[in-house]
Amino acid sequence: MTAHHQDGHILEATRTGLRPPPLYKVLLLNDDFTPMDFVVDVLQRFFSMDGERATRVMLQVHREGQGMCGVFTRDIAATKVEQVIAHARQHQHPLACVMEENE
Ligand code: TYC
Repeated sequence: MTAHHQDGHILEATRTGLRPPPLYKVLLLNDDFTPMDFVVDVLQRFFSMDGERATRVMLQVHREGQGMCGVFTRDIAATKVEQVIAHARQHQHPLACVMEENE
C-alpha cells in the first residue's frame, strides 16, 4: 500500500505484512432429533448466553437451518466445536457444530 503524504507528514504507514488474525464463526446446524432444550443448554453452557438469547438462537437454527453461536480466534473456535460435539455425543444427540472463516 502506498503511504499518503500531506504537509510532509505520513498519514498512513506502508503495510508491514502483519495482519490481524482471521476470526471464525461457530455455527450450530439444525437436525430433526436434538431436543430444543438441549440446544438452549448448549448455548448457555458453552457460549455464555442467557436463556432468552439462547432460545432466540436455537429457534433461528430450527427455522432457518443454522445460527451463529459467536465469533472467535481459530483455536478458541475449534475448541468450542470439539466441546459441543463431544457433549452432544455423550448425550446421544446428533447436533452438528461447525466453524467457518468470518469473510
Ligand atoms: N430441530 C430440532 C427439534 O425440532 C431442534 C434443534 C434446534 C436441533 C437447533 C438442532 O441446532 C439445532 N427438536
